[in-house]
Amino acid sequence: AERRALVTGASSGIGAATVRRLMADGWDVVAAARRKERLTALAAETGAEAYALDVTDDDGVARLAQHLAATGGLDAVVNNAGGALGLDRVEDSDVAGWRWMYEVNVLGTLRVTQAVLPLLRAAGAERGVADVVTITSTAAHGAYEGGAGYTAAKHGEHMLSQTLRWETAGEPVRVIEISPGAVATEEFSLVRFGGDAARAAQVYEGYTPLSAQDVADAVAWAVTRPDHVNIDQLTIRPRAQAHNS
Ligand code: NJP
Repeated sequence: AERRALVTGASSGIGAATVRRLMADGWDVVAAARRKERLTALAAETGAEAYALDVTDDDGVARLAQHLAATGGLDAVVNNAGGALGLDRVEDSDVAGWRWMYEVNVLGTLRVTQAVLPLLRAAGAERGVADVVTITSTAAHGAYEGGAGYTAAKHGEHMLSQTLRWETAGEPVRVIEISPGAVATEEFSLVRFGGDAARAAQVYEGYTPLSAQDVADAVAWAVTRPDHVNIDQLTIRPRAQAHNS
C-alpha cells in the first residue's frame, strides 16, 4: 500500500501545496483544516481525503486519530496548521493574541503529535521509519521587531520538535523541522499585515518571497531520505531576506 500522510492546515498556502506535492508523489493524503469547502475542492482536484479539523479541539483531534487508526494508520504527519497575527511591539501586545498564537502553533502541534504518535510508531516498526514533520519558521530561530508573540510561539514549537527527537531516539520515528522564511501565502499577505500592503512592503523590502511550492518540495525531500537519515532542521529562506520575520 502507499504511504499515508496527514497534513494539517491543508486548506491553503504551504499545507495545500504539500498535499498537492505528496499526492503527485504517490502518497495517500488526509488533508485537514477547518474550512471544509476548500478541502473539498482540493480533494476533488488531487484525490486526497478532506477532513474537517480544528487543531485547538481536543475531541476533534482524538476523533481524527481514531479515524486514521481504523482506516490504515499513518506514516507521516505534517504539522503545518499555524499562523501569526499582526506586528505588535511587546509593550503594545495583546495577551489574547499571544494566547491564540500559542494555542494554534504550539498546542495544536502538541495535540496532533501526541494523538498520532502511536500510529507512527506502529508504521515505523512495520516499514522502517515514520515521520513527524513540523513547519516552524525562521521566526523559531531569531527575533524581529513586532514579532515577539509569533517568535515565542514558533520557538516553542521548535523546542517541542527538538525534545521529541531526543525522546524518540532509537525508535523508528524521525522528527523533522522545516523553517521557512517569508512565503507568499494568505498568512503572509493578509493575516500578518491585515491587508496593509504598505506595511508588508516596508517589512518585506520588495524582494521575491518563497512560494508555498518551495516549502512543499522541502517537505517531500525530507520525508524521502533513506531510513537511517534524519533531517533535524532545515531552513529555507528567500535569498534576499535579511531578517527573521
Ligand atoms: O498560511 P495560510 P501559511 N485548526 O494562512 C490552518 C508557517 N509559516 O501556509 O482552518 C486547523 O495560507 C488554516 O486552515 P483553516 C505558519 O506559521 C508561514 O503561510 O481552514 N487548521 C490554513 O490551512 C504556519 O505554521 C510563513 O483556516 C488551522 C493554514 O493553517 C504554516 O507556515 C513563514 C487552524 C494556514 O495557512 C502555514 O502557513 C514562516 C486551526 N485552529 C512560517 N488555524 C509565511 N507565510 O510567510 C489555522 O516562516 N489553520
